[in-house]
Amino acid sequence: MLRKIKYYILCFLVICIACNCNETEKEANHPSPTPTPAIVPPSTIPVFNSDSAFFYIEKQLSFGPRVPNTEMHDACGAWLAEKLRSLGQEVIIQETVVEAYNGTKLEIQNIIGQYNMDAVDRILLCAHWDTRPFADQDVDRQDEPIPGANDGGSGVAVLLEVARQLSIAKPEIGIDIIFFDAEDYGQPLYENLPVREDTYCLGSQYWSNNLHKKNYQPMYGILLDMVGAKDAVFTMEDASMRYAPYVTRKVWNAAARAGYSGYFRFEKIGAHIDDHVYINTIAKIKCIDIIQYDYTTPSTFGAYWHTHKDNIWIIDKKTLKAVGQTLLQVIYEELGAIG
Ligand code: AHN
Ligand code: ZN
Repeated sequence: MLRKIKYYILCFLVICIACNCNETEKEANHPSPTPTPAIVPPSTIPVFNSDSAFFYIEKQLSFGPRVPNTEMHDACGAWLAEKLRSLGQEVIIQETVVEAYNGTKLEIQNIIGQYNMDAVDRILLCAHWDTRPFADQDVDRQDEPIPGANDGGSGVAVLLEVARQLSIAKPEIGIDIIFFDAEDYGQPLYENLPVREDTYCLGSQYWSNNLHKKNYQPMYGILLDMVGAKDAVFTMEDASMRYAPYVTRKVWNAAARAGYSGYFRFEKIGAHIDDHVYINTIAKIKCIDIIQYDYTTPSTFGAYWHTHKDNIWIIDKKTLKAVGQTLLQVIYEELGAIG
């Protein structure tokens, strides 16, 4: 009797294995018509540490506001460059002088970290590291700079943590991390000057016209802007969908697979002049923007936006985690595709 049962179990197992082989064969012979993502076992994707990212925001805040032409700005810039170097990146600092909306000459630095210099297949990840010199959306102290925990600090912090994870796991892909300067020195409306175009994003405009490497052409770029606020949601922003719809969908799909579709909404709403616009139009690199969309405020950013409330208290590690883990998902799925 026992022997008979054993025999049946054995037969059952053999049939199971045979069926499975058949399935894989079927897949290989008839690939599905829609592009399927590279299957990466979740266990091979590094775990993004949001405590670490949160600390990197606190560290930036400890320098004070990072407004160009100030000592605090330069001290933070030196720390960022050193941090990238300590994580094994080749760092280039692109220094220049640009003119602000009011004629002020700004000494700026785009800080560029290169991971795996020799890899041909590369992804550009970027964020702005400067903070706004005024709080023009506040009711108090409008002419004083903001802390910039979310607007500036969060994108940089997430990318530093990604850089740390790359330094540990050492994947075979090229990644360039660019921290753009002078994104947020745009003309405040309270000054009542005639409105000038293109007064934001001065660092990325300069870089787009003066690439750090001749013929630099990554596969695509991902910009992070305001990626740490509590309960933030990220929608498929207009310029991202216009210039790089495939990249936008790729990232939103990766977010869903990583378990973060609550943060990344498949909704085409919101439009911004941000660094990615110049990267697309001048540098001709397909680049999207992951940027908060707030349905409840007229600005569509959080109520903290360009006010003194943009401090560490509005940051939620869960949001940092959703964005950082999504980036790692994108990077590792790419590895499966090119590896
Ligand atoms: C403007 O508000 C003009 N652009 C959105 C880009 C931005 C400002 N990101 C952070 N601060
Ligand atoms: Zn801003």
